[in-house]
Amino acid sequence: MGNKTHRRPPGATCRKPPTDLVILSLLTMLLAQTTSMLAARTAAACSATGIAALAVPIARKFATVSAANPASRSHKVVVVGGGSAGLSISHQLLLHGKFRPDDIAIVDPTEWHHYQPGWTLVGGGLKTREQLRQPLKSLIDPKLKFYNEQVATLSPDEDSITLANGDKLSYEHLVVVPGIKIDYSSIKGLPEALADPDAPVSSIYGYDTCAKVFDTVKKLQNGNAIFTQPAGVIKCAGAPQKIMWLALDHWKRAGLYNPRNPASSPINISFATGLPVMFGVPKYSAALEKLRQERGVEGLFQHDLVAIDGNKATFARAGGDPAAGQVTREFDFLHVVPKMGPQDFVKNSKVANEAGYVAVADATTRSTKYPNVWSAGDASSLPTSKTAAAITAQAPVLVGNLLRSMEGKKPELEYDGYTSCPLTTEYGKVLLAEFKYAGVPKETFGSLLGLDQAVPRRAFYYMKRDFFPWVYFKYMVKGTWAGPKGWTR
Ligand code: UQ1
Repeated sequence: MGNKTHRRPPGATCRKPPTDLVILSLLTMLLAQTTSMLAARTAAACSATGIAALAVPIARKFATVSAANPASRSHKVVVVGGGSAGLSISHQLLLHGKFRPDDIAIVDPTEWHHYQPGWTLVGGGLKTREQLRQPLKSLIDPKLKFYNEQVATLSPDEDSITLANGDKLSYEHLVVVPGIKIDYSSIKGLPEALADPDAPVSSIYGYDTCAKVFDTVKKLQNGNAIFTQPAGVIKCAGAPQKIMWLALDHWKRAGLYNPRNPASSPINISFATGLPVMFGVPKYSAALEKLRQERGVEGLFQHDLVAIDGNKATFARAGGDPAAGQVTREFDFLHVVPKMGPQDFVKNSKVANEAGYVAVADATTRSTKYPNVWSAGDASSLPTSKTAAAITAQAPVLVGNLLRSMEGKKPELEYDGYTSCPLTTEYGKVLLAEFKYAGVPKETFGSLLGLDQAVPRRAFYYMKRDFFPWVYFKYMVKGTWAGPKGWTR
């Protein structure tokens, strides 16, 4: 676990600006509301259990079959994926009260459900990776049918999917939310470097590699530290620099980095990104570029990491002049963000667009090819930043539109592209970027309190570190948290 000074940054108790106090009071009020809601919900749950007990005997029973004899089963809704989107959507559907046990099925091959936004905090030594996971099965309501299996193929023309064990599931509606995969082999030498405990190469993007990040940060005493971000689509485009700002702060506190005189500091810091700017939204990009310059971090823009060989990192000059070719840099510390892309069974299916993402309408989340297919989250074509916060706004739209369409109505609910990136800029401060389609800011506390969220704040840090992980496991995956709109019941 982390250095204690990181848990309570200097001044945390005595230097709170008034705006932080207001935000914290708002959160306290929300928490108080939750406590009273909890009491009400416990009473309601007791009576609901009674009703559920009566309902079980009439629940649809499925024949058990041997592996040699693949089964064919039918559900009203099949949800492919038990991640943030899959759990939120399945439970929101269930809470609507229109489905019987086993009407809705979730398909996911994994054993653990991870709170991935927390892996930056693991990299910063603020949490352990074990604190941020729960067995997937434990998060699924027993009234949902859970297939702990990999999907092999999607057959939207036949309204069915096939599992890796050969079983076939047919559906009235299909929700495709399996997320995206991390392509470690997209960078030559990366899998070997990550697996080598002596190589100072790590990544906050995987359960297996995020614990190595803080170890390598602590080990570095001098030399070149490089943080990379690839060209192309990734989950949470702010995370590659969130971990850089935390590491910079750690080295600053350890006396190894002086932002005002980087040239004479034992450690040099570079941000090598495949993109031409610090962030995709101009408002926040300007604030982050200012931070980069003030803190003496070298910006290697349009540098896309392609290979690691010993202590040498090679970058392709992404988006630039092809004649510029490749650049090689020596490093003593390397934080890598690999390329990411759609799962093969999605990419190879008829629901995918040319890039391999599930082709859906930007507003309704309904497939542009099949009226009974839906998608949200990382696997979808929705042109917004891929984050858990985005799911809080996408899930209610998808669920509302799917239910309308089951009743023969038009899908009228509209998603505006809302997403958010709580960006750690140091221990104790977060810049809470919130925006919608086309990079237009949509700030919750900006409109509520009239403050500028491009300014990093302490209250947002506590939200990121403590409030979001708590509300995620307690409410969001259960279908009762709608992000900036608060609790839904
Ligand atoms: C949010 O609801 C959420 O989910 C729990 C996050 O964690 C992944 C977030 O990062 C954000 C920003 C939200 C949005 C909620 C508010 C109150 C701004």
